[in-house]
Amino acid sequence: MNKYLSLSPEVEAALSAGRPVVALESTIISHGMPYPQNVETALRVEQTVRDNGAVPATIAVIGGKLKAGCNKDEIEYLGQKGQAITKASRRDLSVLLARKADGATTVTTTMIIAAMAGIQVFATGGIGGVHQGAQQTFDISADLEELAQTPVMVICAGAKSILDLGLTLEYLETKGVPVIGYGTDELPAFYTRHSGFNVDYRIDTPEELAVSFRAKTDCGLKGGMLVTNPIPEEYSMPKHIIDKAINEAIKEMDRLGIRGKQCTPFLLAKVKELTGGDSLAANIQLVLNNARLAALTAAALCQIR
Ligand code: PSU
Ligand code: MN
Repeated sequence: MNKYLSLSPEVEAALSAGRPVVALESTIISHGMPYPQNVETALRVEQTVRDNGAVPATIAVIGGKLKAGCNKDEIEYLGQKGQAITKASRRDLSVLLARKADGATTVTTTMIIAAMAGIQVFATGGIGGVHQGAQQTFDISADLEELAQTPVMVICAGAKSILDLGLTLEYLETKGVPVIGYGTDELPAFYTRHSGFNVDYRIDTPEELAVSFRAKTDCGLKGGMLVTNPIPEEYSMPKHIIDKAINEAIKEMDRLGIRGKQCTPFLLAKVKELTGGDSLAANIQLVLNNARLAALTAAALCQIR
């Protein structure tokens, strides 16, 4: 184990006993939702993982340590500090560690730290991808490269249409990342169940997710697997309403000249404002839904000999 990695006692005990563990990210806490809903949601997500038979490992960089398993106080700290904590992607880790600094982990860095710790299943809300207009801006999330190289199953609710979904799928295909629809042939688009794009495969059970992932790692095929789990019908938002808010948010972002790592947090906050908070309520529900599936899948993985 490298000297920067720090597992909580509970996570360490579960991993060494071969019990299921689910990784959770912290950018969604510090940058993805406002305080105090971010902290409340993070704790509810952890509880959902427990209720479904696995141990949660909220991942973050704290004081120059790669933490797998944050305690309540650490989650409160990440939530209260919010945007003041560095949004940490792969390129940020080296300097943050050298400076003994803090970082909120994105999908990318949560995958990196989960893999170091030996955690194979990770639940979140949405991943980064190819942004609209990437032909000009080159804005392609490091999350896609991480999925191409790090062996972690990422369970999300698909990708938002702040991204170019078609180009995101093309990129994942090029990189050899399987895109699975859980109980659906259609790629879900985060707040809504519909995108008009197809996934590569539909899988209907946690067991088949687990066996597919194990087959991949058994063969030494590098990289992860992207599982897209549609938001439950009762919480999903009408596509035209969310699309309108997203288009308006992107226009505003361009007008203000916002670029780089600020894009995703800006768009999330703007969409929330434009939908009068409906998008936040949907966001919370879809994360809980993903946490449940991740716990069941992590448990199924532990059953495979
Ligand atoms: N999408 C969301 N909520 C989030 C993110 C994405 O709905 O909080 C976060 C995740 O941590 C993801 C990151 O890994 O944004 C992607 O940022 P970027 O586009 O800058 O790579
Ligand atoms: Mn980007």
